[in-house]
Amino acid sequence: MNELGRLEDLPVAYREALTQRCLVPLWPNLRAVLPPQVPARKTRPTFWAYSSIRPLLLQAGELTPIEKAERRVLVLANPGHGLENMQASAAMYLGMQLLLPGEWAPAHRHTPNAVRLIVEGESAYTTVGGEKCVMQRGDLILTPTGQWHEHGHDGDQPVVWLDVLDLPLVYYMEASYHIDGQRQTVKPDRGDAVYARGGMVPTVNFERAGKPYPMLRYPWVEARAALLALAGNQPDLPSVQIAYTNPETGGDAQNILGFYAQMLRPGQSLRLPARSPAMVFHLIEGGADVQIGDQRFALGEADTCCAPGYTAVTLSNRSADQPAFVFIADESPLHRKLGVYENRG
Ligand code: 1HN
Repeated sequence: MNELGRLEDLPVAYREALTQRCLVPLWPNLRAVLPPQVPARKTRPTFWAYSSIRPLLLQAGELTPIEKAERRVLVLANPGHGLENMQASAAMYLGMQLLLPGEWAPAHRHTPNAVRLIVEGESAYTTVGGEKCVMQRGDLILTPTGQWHEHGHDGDQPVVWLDVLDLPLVYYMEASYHIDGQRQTVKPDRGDAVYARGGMVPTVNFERAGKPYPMLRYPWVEARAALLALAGNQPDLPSVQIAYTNPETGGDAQNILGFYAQMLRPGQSLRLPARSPAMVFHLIEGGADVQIGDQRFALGEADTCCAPGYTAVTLSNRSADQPAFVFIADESPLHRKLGVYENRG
């Protein structure tokens, strides 16, 4: 490969003439934007222990009333992207949100898509597009682009959840904004009830494929049961993983980020191939080691880590007699839609 000319090789007067006209020579920058074989990635393998987040989040509950925060969140920021940019990866944002008993996080809607994965606590709920979605540990609740959402809490203990948004991408596109709204009226129909049994839906007072996001709450009890059934029925299945999908189309639950639940059998070590999208791992139950390149993180319950794209990841269940359950978020719907998805094995 040719050595390309450097900026310093050009006469100062020529460089200044370019700058004055808002012009830039490509060749000194070409290798930086198109590196050979593998992309440059700012995303670093990064680990966030829940035990280190939780006390600081509870302290935020004392320091900042909900009215002063709107959403009381500590952002899990990847140092490779600069902490102030609030990115876990190129396209993913992660935050741990605290809602205290009796608090109310008012209605708004925005262009970025969000999901919440419930980490701790009972009796909180989020109302999304008029559907009241109760929060139980491990549940996945969608807040797709443009849908009104607000959070409330009727219980007596703090509730914490993990927010995953495509905010970095939508912000980069200069398409990120929000609108404040009124408290929503709750409607009786709920996707998690309507679609509770796969393959069977109501026929009266119900229109199939009428909504782009027919199901907003994916209960963990159902996901866990599905994984255990899959593992039991197919003892040789190499990877016991389910994708969270749109029950009408069978496609991804949301447009930009993908969401999955992975079961690791007792003692199982599973190599995930090097693929172009970055990934996030959040441990729901059990304990697992996550090897990302030359870095190894020991995830206990509620711990989170992220891996850059184009990197193989090995997940290892630390228990020889109990399964481990991991929530995964990734950028693969985005990569597939843009035609840049790669699996390098
Ligand atoms: C948001 O609307 C929520 O509604 C949480 O709970 C985190 C991070 C960035 C932008 C909007 C929420 C968010 C957010």
